[in-house]
Amino acid sequence: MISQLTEVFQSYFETIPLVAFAPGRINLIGEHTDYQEGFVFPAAVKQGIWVGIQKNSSKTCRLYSMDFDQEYSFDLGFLSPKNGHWATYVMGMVALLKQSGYEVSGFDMVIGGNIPVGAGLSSSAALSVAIGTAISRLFDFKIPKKNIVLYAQKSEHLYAGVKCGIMDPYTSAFGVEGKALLLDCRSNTHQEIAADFGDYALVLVNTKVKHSLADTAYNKRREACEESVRILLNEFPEIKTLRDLSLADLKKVEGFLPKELYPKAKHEITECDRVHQAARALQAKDLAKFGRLLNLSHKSLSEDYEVSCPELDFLAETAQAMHSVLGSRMMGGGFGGCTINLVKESELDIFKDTLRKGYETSFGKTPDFILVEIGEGARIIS
Ligand code: GAF
Repeated sequence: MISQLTEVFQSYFETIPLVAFAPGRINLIGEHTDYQEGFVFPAAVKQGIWVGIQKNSSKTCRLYSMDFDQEYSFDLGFLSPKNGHWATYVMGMVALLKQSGYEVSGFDMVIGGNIPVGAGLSSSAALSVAIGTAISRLFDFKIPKKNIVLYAQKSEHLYAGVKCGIMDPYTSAFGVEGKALLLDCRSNTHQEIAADFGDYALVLVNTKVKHSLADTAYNKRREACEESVRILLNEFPEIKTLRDLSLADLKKVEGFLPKELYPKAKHEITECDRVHQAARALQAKDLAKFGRLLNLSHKSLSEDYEVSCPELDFLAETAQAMHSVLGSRMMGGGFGGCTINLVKESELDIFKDTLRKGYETSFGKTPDFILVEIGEGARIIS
């Protein structure tokens, strides 16, 4: 990818670029908890986004996307990030950097990547983090990594309209090869935990669907949590978010929340607890327990938090029923995307065959299988 990107850059802009990389991410467990300042357990993957960049001594930014085979240019004096276009992510990061006082001047950029589209590996966060990393080095801004993460999150809020949490850009920026990050989304700090799955592989199964309500439903779930906090403040004045409640509070919480809000709050509280249990299980190499927690997470996301869909439920439940699978659950925002599975390496072919046949029969589509390895976070490549 690096040599291909450099070649493309040279043919477009007749100079050699500086190249930055930022990876996509998986999430082992801890879903929809980041925006309640809860705990998540993600890891960076080896696939990611590469950005080639060079100054062009003008006030214009000229872009080329290898994936879309499209050019785009914009004037730095007239930034108008529009939802839905890939260049939005470049304009979004540039707009936020300029607002923060960074004097970005004209640049040329080529973007390439190998993150499977629509699988829920967070290509947009990787793109924003790669752009931030590249611009920071090109102009010698020395932007702290954590700020790049916050700009990437804000860009998604403002220009893509999704009120996402910190997990995706944080993992892309701070990922460590072979380690999962036990991330506290309140302090925005993490503990690295060796992700050693022995003779089990991490396999993503892509439903290849994204139901159209995804972004609206995501923001609605976030609002439901905020509404629960407002109500619960009468009984628990010390809480700031649902993360501050524990399993011991569940009964009381049930008594105070309306019927439609309680299951959502329950998911938040139980999922944070599962994250801690899963991190301990992984440290203790208790993979069977780790897998059971993944299954429980799926049940909670599907039944209580209601962010799954028939395709995800089918894949997770079919996988969970197989003796070669320790755990399976939907991963990411939901309503499509993929499941994450812990599958015995020697039985991968049977796993794939069973899921492929069942999914084709039930949904008339062939799922994709993506084996993931845990890689390093964002960096300058050359
Ligand atoms: C998406 C969001 F971007 C994350 O912040 C997180 O909330 C995730 O959905 C669900 O856990 O990836």
